[in-house]
Amino acid sequence: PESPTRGRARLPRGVGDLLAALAGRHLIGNALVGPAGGACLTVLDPATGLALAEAPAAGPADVEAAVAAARAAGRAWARVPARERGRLVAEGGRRIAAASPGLAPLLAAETGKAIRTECRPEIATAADILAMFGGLATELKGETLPFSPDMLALTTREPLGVVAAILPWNVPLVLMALKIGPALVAGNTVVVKASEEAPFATIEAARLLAELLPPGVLNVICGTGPACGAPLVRHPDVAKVTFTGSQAVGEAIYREAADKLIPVSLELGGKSPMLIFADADLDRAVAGAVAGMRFTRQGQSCTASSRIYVDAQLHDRFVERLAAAVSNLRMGDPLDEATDIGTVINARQRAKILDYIAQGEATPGARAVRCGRLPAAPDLAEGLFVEPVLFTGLTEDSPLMRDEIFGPVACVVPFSDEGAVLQAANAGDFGLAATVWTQDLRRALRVSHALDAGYVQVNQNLTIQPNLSYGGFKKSGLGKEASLESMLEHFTRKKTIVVDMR
Ligand code: TXE
Repeated sequence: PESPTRGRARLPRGVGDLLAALAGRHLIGNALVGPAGGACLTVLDPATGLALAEAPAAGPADVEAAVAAARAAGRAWARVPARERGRLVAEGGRRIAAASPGLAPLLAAETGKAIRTECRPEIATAADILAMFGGLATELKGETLPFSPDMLALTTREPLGVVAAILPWNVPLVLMALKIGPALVAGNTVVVKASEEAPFATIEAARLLAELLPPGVLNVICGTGPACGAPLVRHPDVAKVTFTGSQAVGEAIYREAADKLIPVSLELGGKSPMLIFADADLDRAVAGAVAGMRFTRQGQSCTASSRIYVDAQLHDRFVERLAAAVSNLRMGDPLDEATDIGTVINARQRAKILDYIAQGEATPGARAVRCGRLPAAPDLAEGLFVEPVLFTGLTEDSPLMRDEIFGPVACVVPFSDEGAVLQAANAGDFGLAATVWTQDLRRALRVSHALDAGYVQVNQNLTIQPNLSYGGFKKSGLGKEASLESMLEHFTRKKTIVVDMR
């Protein structure tokens, strides 16, 4: 049998040592401990197919231990002054940023994402998110309400208790920060369920923050969805679930939460449209499509601009320019500084993406424009690389236009009528994000208002901004992340107190 550590040899020495220290352990009550039953899962390096390390395969006993630790820490943590909680969370962000030289290669190795274009920026964004929520501690305010001269009516914001935060593998550190930042600052304690596909950077980043906090305030367990995620959601002491992942699992979590009558926040899939009008700045739109499709992340983004509607006059020029721009990105070893695009996460996801590409190619009238070259290095021969593909000539009923592919596959469609393109853009199950490209301010606003999406950007396609509320409509989810609103609405409960002063 293959050694469980062969992939580690590729990592810089200190990073290999860090991974060895993390192997088989998760974080409960500020201690790195193995799972109760001792069972582990092998995490592979998607760029080489070699085993990196064993991750814990937590079960109900580990869930119990983590929730008990969080519960025990809850009362005291809620009594720590809010500003002090905020200071500690922001300080944790700074520690995570400072640890980037070790965390970034770890994240690159386990996710296959390129270190320069994806992993380092992700760590910086996670730190930024924690800094912002740390600074919002003083905003945990209530109100005094007009009632009568003899009555004092006021409201306060209280923590919910133990929060379960279930993470996927695509941007684990940013998504963890968006969940634990507001949860901890608001006085909750947290059990994170790391993705079993890529848990190590998550556990290490959480450990760096948790060391500043009383034991039990922040815990991370790792295991599969059915064995670890599901019992965590069901646990009677979990007061709130915040989840990012697939629509199917999100719906299952919502049903479980309904039985317990606890609040949930769900950030699920997307099929986000990009609308490029005839008067758009083409250079900016092309750059926006490259960034918006998250080609550097192999399209593994819930907000990926995977349906690109372009005015018919611009269509051919746009496709040509976009293909050239994407072809310029270098696909290769995620650990190499020169690499722009790494791999997808696992063989299952790659098979799913390749299946969609084959379906597209077999569609009458469709054309596939392949952009880029697979790396030739022999040690990457087993790597899970997927060549980016632009499809043209697909119709609205194609599964490629409807389903979240979560790969580097974008469909470009011409349009000539604003009403018709809005109808097409608003069709389908999802409503996460959209972008509009035009120089006409009135059209920009009209179209933005008409789009059925929770996050609309005009003439830009930025990634998550910590202070801007973010969350989808329709099947894309429930609730908002980022922003002060996410902390107040989703991680506190509001109490009204009325005092008779007579
Ligand atoms: O997600 P899962 P997968 C979409 C994307 C992708 C597809 C499948 O389309 O192709 O989902 O990805 C945990 N109770 N997104 O299979 O299964 C699981 O262990 C509790 C979009 O990786 O949803 C992991 O920690 N938890 C997305 C997390 O849920 C459960 C990001 C996500 O896994 C569970 C990722 C259960 N019953 C995938 N079953 C986005 N919105 O960005 C699984 N989990």
